[in-house]
Amino acid sequence: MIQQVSSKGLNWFQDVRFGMFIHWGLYAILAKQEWVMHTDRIPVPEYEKLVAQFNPTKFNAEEWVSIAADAGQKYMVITSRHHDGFSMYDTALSDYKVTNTPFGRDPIRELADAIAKRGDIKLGFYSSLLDWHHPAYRFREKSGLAWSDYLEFLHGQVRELCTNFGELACIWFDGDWPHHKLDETNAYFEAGGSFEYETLYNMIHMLQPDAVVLNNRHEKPLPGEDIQGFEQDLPGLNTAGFNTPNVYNLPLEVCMTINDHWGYSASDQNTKTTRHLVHLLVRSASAGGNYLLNVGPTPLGEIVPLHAERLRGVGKWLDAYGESVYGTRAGVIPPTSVAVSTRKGDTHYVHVLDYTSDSVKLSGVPESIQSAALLRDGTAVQMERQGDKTLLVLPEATRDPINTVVVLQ
Ligand code: FHN
Repeated sequence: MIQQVSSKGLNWFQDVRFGMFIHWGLYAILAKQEWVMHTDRIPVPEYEKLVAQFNPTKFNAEEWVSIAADAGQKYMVITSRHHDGFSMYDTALSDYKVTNTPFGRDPIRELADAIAKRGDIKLGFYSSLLDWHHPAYRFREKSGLAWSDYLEFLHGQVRELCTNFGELACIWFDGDWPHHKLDETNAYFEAGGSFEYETLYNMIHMLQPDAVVLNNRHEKPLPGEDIQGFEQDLPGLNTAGFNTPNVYNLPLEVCMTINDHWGYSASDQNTKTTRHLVHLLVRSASAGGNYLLNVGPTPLGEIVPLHAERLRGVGKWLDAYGESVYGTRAGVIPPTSVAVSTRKGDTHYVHVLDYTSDSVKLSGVPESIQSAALLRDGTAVQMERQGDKTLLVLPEATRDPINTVVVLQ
């Protein structure tokens, strides 16, 4: 029987709505995002030379946690090991790890301690199912190791993560993309067998009953996976080209880059505005999804100052309007091109994101709704019923430059 997350854990996850995703590792040194080992076909011995160069002297776990807190992010999901196979914590199962670099410290331990000190944010872990470095994943012929050796490593690391870092928000798997067997680089991606998900998920749900399990890009979540994920797309959309249009009856999570890359990319200046980020957060929430917003810290261990500034901008908006996001569920008032809604019981929050006139026309506003007011200060909003449509009149003065929230009760 495959276990699921506890309802307490699932409710917590759905209530918090906003998390920080962190892609950080050796690849930050090359500053060409997290796939550089593959995109530049860097041989393992060559890539391993980065270990001796990894020394993020400016890394400050409390600083990262305070940026997330200021942004209003309630969980932080960090890459414990990405596709390059390098572990960003002091694992007992590999020497290819951060504590064997000149840095010598365990940044994930320090993050866990900083988070535990605060108590209002939870840690989560990204774990790559594929591994471009492990001799039992990619080089079994040469190493003579078996797929079972890789599974022992993978499951062993997940056990460490679920045992050594306190109460977790989630375990976030990635890299099992059955359809990714197209070009000559099969060896980079070809799993040598099943990942034994039932055993893996049951172990997680046993060790961390309140943590959710997500497996990125699994077209249809498997038993034991508690959340359906969408990458670089809002639920049901597929502009990224690899998301399913099917939204299953599961809590959802949208993960997105704050610019165009997950890992640090020095040339990537395409950082989303605070306004755009708030719109993506509330559009995700209106579809019943969390928003996991990614940063790619620098090789010195800093979150890029502009990224921190934009995040704090979102936090400032949430300070005023968080009630319309935290603890809400998917809106029942259908989204329009300029407005979406979230719901908390019989209270509906309409998020007016753009304007084509002085009023916003909505359909599907429940009959029971009698009043409309600005969440900002309770100012009454003129509401007119026109057949099955409802008009909210929002003259310039009532608007918020980022997102005007109208409470319907
Ligand atoms: O290959 C990864 C990528 O590096 C990054 O981790 C994203 C995050 O969702 N997932 C994969 C691409 O789909």
